[in-house]
Amino acid sequence: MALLTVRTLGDPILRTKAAPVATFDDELRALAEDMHETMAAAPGVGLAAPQVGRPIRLLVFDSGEEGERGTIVNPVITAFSEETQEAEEGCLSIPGAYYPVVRALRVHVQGLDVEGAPLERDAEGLLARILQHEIDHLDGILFIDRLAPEVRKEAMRALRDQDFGQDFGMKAAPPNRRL
Ligand code: K1U
Ligand code: ZN
Repeated sequence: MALLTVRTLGDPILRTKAAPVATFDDELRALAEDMHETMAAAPGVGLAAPQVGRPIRLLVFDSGEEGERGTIVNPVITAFSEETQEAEEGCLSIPGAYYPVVRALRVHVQGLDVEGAPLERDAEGLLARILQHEIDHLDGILFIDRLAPEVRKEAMRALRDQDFGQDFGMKAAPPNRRL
């Protein structure tokens, strides 16, 4: 097992749409294990492959609750609840930044495990938030893209005052989402 380097804001891989995984081999399983180790060491509650320099659709999560640790390959959110919840989020790729984000309270996710077998999960609360955050990473979307306009302004200022520079690629939230 190995600790991987987490890419930070300004690295173009964080703005790249990740490619679906087609090969389920020992290399993929080793990467998933290394991502779990890296997430635990950070510490964090989720991690997406692009954050460790691999532009593929793979994520790991561990909310800290029993049964809420795992790996999902090629995840797709197939249902979002109408009900939303606002809560503070952080990102291992934007160290020190914590802002409130509105997300669906519940999601249904379909994907594959590291052997390529289909899996499905219903998630609520923190786990639903983590999965939405990580799947955004796979589409090149960062949580700062989803901030309310006034919070976003404050975040932009704070991030520019840090070492992230001018051009860290703020994006509008994508049109294919209700949130
Ligand atoms: O993807 C990431 O950047 C990891 C990120 C995931 C996440 C956090 C909060 C809401 C949604 C998704 C983190 O894990 S940031 C660190 C963090 O939240 C945390 C760290 C230690 C204990 C508990 C939480
Ligand atoms: Zn993140």
